Amino acid sequence: MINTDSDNSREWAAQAYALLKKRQEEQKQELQKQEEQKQELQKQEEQKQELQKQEEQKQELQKQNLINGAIKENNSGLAEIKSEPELGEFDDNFTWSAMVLAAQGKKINQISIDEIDWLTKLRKGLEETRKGFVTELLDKLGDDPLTPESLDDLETLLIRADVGIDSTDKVISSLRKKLNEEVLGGEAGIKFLKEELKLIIDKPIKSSGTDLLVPQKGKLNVWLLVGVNGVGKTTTLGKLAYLSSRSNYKTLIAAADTFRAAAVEQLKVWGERSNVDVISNQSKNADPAAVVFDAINSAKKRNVDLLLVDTAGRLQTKNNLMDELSKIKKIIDKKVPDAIIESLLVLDASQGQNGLKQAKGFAKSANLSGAIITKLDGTSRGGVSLAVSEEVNLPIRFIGAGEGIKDLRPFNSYEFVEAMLADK
Ligand SMILES: Nc1nc2c(ncn2[C@@H]2O[C@H](COP(=O)(O)OP(=O)(O)O)[C@@H](O)[C@H]2O)c(=O)[nH]1
Ligand SMILES: [Mg+2]
Repeated sequence: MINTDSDNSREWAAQAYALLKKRQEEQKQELQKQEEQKQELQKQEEQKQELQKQEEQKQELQKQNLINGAIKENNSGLAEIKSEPELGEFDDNFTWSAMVLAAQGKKINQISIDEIDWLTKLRKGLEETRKGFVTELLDKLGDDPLTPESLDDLETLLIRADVGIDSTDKVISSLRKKLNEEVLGGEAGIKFLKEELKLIIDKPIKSSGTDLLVPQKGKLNVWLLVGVNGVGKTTTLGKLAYLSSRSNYKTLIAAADTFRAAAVEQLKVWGERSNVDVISNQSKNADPAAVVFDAINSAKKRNVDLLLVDTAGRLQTKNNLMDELSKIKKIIDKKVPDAIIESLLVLDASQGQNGLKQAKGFAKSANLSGAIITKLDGTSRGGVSLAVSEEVNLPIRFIGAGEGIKDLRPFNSYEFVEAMLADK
């Protein structure tokens, strides 16, 4: 467990910080070097342009194209380095994030600013959930041993954090059983609570047989993003495209939400950001299955690893959603029988129990294989993730905590529970 007060922990975090700081300095120097090179290149280019003006029109045009190409390459190299976030202060957030990574066996030189940045975001994002929960719990418990009365308080707090009745019952009865066996101090109580919550979230992940969802190499992987309007499907798909192409999977997007005119434009913006092509059909009322048909053809031609499919979000009570999804799946089955299909339900954490209802409705009709929880930033209902695991039995695959391209990460139950129950 994490003990941010221990000298060792701080020392460890300080070393990690120093290392990252050094790396950032090196990157800055590298950036500067590239900037100088770029300026040099631009200077050369200007000189070349001056020369070209005197050449024949046709030749000039050709050369211009080549030079433009070279600059483009140089710029994209720079953009890659610039996208690494700035190293922040050596503060409580850094120490906490470094400790969470260390507790999972990360070595100092394996830590990236990206990871620290994400954990900081996650911890901040879950602050609201924590406020109405851990803070109060710690106040109530203090250092005293747990009592049956404090369990009643805990029960109320868990329900209030949208953890759901089933998960809450499970946790409380485990704690009660434990209390019958031994005296539990406040800190040990929190530790036990964390373990119980983690067990609940991990259960569907374990029974799926896949700890971390990644595209299988050598096959076409098709991930369908489903869920009601506004939960963040398109945004999540954009972030996934970035994550996937950055991890060197050949990625393609199918814009199969043909009901919202703006949906295709929105996807194209995300596609540009992550340098991933978008297959769409601009004609009015295009058939989503036809878009998927085209996308599969392209995917096969280009040897794509991962095809991300955006779908229209209609309420789970409407039967045509199921029809549409099964039509899409049939096409994939027919054209690529060995494709690996994942149907991922996107859920907005801020909708709390309402989101859970959606999950149950979809799970019945859409043959889901996993869930993605979005908008964990600034909601007090992050606990709904537990309800999804316990009551809908869906493995959570990714979580989103912000609108930026990097604000999505593979789900990690340890990090999630630590962030949800982090000390004040
Ligand atoms: N704060 C926050 N906003 C998000 C997140 N994911 C999506 N959104 C916002 O939610 C709104 C709806 O997202 P969109 O992807 O269009 O939802 P869709 O209708 O399911 O495709 C947009 O304004 C997004 O920027 C998130 O993780 N955090
Ligand atoms: Mg959308």
